[in-house]
Amino acid sequence: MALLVALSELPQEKWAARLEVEAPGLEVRRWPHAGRREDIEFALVWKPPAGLLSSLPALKAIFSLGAGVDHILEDPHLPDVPIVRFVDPDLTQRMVEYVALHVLFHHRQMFAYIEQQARGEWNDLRQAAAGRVGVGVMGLGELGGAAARQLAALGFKVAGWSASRHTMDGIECFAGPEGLDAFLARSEILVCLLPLTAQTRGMLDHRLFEKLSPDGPLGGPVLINAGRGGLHVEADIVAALEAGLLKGASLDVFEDEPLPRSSPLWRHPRVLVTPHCASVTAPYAVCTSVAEQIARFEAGAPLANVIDRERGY
Ligand code: NDP
Ligand code: OXD
Repeated sequence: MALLVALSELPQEKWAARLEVEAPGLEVRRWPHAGRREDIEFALVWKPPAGLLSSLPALKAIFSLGAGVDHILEDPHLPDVPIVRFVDPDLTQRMVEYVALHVLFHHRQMFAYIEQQARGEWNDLRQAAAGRVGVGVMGLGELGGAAARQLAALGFKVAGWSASRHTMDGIECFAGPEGLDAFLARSEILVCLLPLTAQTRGMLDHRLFEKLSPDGPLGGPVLINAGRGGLHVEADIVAALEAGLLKGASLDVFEDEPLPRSSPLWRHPRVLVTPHCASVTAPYAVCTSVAEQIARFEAGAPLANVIDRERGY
């Protein structure tokens, strides 16, 4: 039984070697050295080359290295086998940390204090209570749901938005296109943890920023996007910051990655840029999970965390 590891833009050998430890019964092959393609029954991928997966005639399942699967679904020639996304408490915990850090950074006016420090200025700014700040979390799945709960525990006035209606203690839940405007109107800090799909592509744009709460205690809306760069329109973010429609932004994901040196986002004084590292998949965690899933599947059990191709996540 062979598994092909095909990880673009990542140190592939680290994952392949770990998988050999976790699944000694598997023959682990490294792309582009696929060998006899008829032997390959599983694939662990990140941004696989288009057409690669459909060239594997015995493929039984595709494992995504990450929680997102947009990097797989953009291949127009995918074989009809289950696609499994990565769900893991460690990945969730890291994302919760990123979201809490950035919400608190904006809430506690850290841009203003960093500017004051540069001027040697000792001046304590008026600080709103967390309970007066509306934080809206787009996406209430594994990551967004956990982040929303943590923000509520920190005392923020939290709302969440998802495709189907959720019920969560202490969190005001909105759903679907019909719930979006009301959700935005009570959100001063907007956290995006949506998957990139045909429905969500480009939705963080000028029209959406105009609907955010303009008169909350922070003095203007803030965008935090750790979902995917394809969810936002970078030119609109820059224009909204210039126009005062947005007060600040924390961006971990970008339309083009790495973010081109020429992007004004790098130099904007009210933008925090991080290199798609909000939550990074740990090799031991994904390899253990893939090895366990394959063992269970071969014993006749269904795979967990299989995505719905129609929905795109
Ligand atoms: P899930 O699939 O668990 O959750 C997705 C959520 O988005 C669900 O609540 C879903 O609603 C909601 N949703 C999807 N489409 C729509 C829509 N059209 N309208 C409203 N809500 C919608 O995903 P995860 O939480 O595990 O991950 C989310 C994303 O985070 C990943 O797809 C990936 O892009 C990104 N990510 C980024 C990382 C980083 O380091 N920056 C690391 C890991 C992931 P419902 O619950 O009703 O289905
Ligand atoms: C993921 C990511 O999807 O790291 O897991 O972006």
